[in-house]
Formats: sequence, C-alpha cells, structure tokens
Amino acid sequence: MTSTTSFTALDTAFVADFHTMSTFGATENGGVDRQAGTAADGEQRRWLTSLLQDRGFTVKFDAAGNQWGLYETVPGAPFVVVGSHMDSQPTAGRYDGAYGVLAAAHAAFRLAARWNEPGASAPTFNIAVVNWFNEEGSRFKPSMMGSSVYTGKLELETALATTDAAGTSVREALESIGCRGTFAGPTAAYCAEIHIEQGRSMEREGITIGLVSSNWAANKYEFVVHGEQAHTGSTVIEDRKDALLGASMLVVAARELANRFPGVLHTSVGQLNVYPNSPVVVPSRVSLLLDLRSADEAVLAEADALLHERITEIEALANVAVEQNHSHSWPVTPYQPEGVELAAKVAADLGLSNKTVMTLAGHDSTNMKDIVPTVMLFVPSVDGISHNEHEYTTDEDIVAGLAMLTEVVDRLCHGALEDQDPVRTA
Ligand code: HGY
Ligand code: MN
Ligand code: MN
Repeated sequence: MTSTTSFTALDTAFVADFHTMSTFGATENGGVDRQAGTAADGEQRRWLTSLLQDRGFTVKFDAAGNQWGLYETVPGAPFVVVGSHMDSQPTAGRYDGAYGVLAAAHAAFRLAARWNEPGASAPTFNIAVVNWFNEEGSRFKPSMMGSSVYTGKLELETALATTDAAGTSVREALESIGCRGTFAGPTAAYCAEIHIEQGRSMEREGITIGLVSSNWAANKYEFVVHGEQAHTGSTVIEDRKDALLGASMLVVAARELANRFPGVLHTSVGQLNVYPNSPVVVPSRVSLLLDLRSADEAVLAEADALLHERITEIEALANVAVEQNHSHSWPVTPYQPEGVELAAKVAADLGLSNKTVMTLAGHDSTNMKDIVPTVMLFVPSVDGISHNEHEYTTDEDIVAGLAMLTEVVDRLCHGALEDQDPVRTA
C-alpha cells in the first residue's frame, strides 16, 4: 500500500473531487442519501455534467436517464463505456457506485491528456463515461434499471412507467431533475467498471485489486400476503387472518433457508409494507421483497423450491394467501476471461496485488458483459461494510483503483481485446 505522501497532483485532485461529490445528499453520519431521480441525484448529475464539460467532454442524457460523457477522438468509432452509478440506497455510503463514476471520469481525463501528448499512440476506440440511472432500485424497482434498458433487458416504456411508493413515475422523476434526454446512447465496443468489493475477502488477504471473474445469481421476489383486517383485542385468535404473521414467517423462512446452505446461499427480506399499519388492527395486507442469492444455480433452484413449499405451509399455518408478483433474477455468468487476463496483466505491470473474485452483488457491468466484453474491477471495502453510512475505502486504495482503471481503459481503447472479435451493439 502506498502512502498519501506519494500521491501525484492528479491523485490529490481526484480525492478532492471525491470529497466534493460526497456532499450531494450528505447525511449527518458521513454517508449519503441520493436515491434515483431525487433532487440530490439531480444536483450531483449537474455537478458531473460541469466536471465533464470543463474537460471538453460532450454530455448527453438518454431516454432512460443514463448520463453520458463522450470523448470522441476517432470519429465514428465505437466507444469503450466506463462508469457505474451515482444513485444510492437511503442512508448509504459514499463509495458504492459513485466511486466508479468519478474514477471513470478521471481515468478518461488522464487518457485524454496522455493521447494529446506529442508522439502518443492514437486510440482505436472512443471513451464514454457513464452514470447509469437507478442501479440501486431502492426508490424504483428493478435495480440496474438504466443499464437494463440500454442492454435491451427492460423495455424503456416499462421503466418510465414504474412508480415509487408515492406514485411518482420514473418519467416524472427524470423530468423533474432535467435528466430525461433523447440520446440513443453510444455504440459500445467494450465496457469497464470499478466498484468497492462490499465484502471482506480482499481486505482480509491484503489485496488491492479484485479481478471479477463472474457474478452470483439472484432471485428477487415480490410477495403480497393477504389476510383480513380485524380488531387486535376482540377478535379471537382462531378467527384471525393475520397478514403480518404470515409475512413474519416468510422472513424467518428466508433465514432458515440460508442456514440450510451455510455460506453458499444468502437470503434476506429488505422491505416490508404493512397495511393498514395501525396499532389496534390485525393487518390485512403485507407486501415484502425477498432475495435469494448463490454462486451455485443448483442451490438457488433448490432454495426456490423449498421456499415455495414453505409458502404453502405458511398459508395454512397463518390462514393467509401469499401472492407472488414480479420477480427479478439473473444467472451466474462469467466476465469474459480475456478481459480478466488483460486486467491481471495490467495489475502486474502496475505492481498492484490482485486476485480473481466473484461479485455477490449485481452491478451495471453484470448487464453490460452480456453484450460486450467487460472488465469489472474491485477495490477493498474496510470491514466489508456497505449499504451503510460507514462504508469506507482508503484513499490509497481508491487512488490505486483509478490508476488500474486508467490503464485498463487505455488498453481497451487501443484494441487490446480486438482479436477477441467483440459483439457490438447497434
Ligand atoms: O445487488 C443488487 O441487488 C443491486 O443491483 N446492486
Ligand atoms: Mn453499486
Ligand atoms: Mn448498492
């Protein structure tokens, strides 16, 4: 690990921009609350626009609210798309996603300067810095919304019509912050993303750069438990159809499933909405979001079957009906091995300790790798803390990650994976 005293002026400028960026939606405890399409998200997007425009980049928004900073030195050539997301969960950390967008912008600035030096070798591809809309999916579901539209996995109209808990649509939210554009998006040749690990494995092993080789699969379910409204005092127990009792049993069922597959299955209920949520009323309706995740699709399939068996039992035990609405899922898929190999070479050339890792969380690059060769990089998370105001990565690591990303993007722009015959989007 380097010391901050060895930071260059460019490194120091990056850290300073990181601190400025973290003021948008800042919370009292050192975190951020910058949910997609909120005023804080809009202010930060305007700040990013200025940052990019001041360096000669052209900024455009597409119809799904993705923000693009285009640096086109090879007219008509496709782009290396590099970025992440700046939206956050409520009371979240400063690094998740935002680090990757700022690192992408600074990597692009460094490369633009490098390519303008006399005698520099000209790139073959252009650079598009991207701030994907609504990766988190906290205000509007599903997560990874902007990159799902760009990669053709989600219809634009479906995304725009999605509403938050207050009934505001994505279309309205984007219009209110001036971020709904008409740009079709650039033609991508390759993609790169850097992100914090959000786990402990790299920190534990003293590794600076994670080379992401594949992602865990996820099944996210939206359940509605239906009961019947009643008086909590006067209604005899056997007459009750308590939706919250059924929902609570589902919460416990999720943990019991994880206990059956120790270490290989992660499960959680992250959101519960109780109706009418009133002190003396047995709830008639509870909606909840339940996640199952694993690196082993057979385990995930077994967990899915066990969950549904348990739901049938819960319906009988709690005298409720459980409806399954939307679900969002993704399989285990590898990042292109040639991209992992390229990143390993770069890390070795830069003298950065590295290892291959899987990503347990979903990322926009999880979508992008299905359409173009994609390099996903991690830097360590202190104590593995994430989706928490105390999320932290050292300045040394964010600066090392920026150096790594810069070099990877430079090589991608110079066609390092060209003989791999990339699939390109139109
Ligand atoms: O992992 C997730 O669910 C989110 O998309 N990051
Ligand atoms: Mn993220
Ligand atoms: Mn996140």
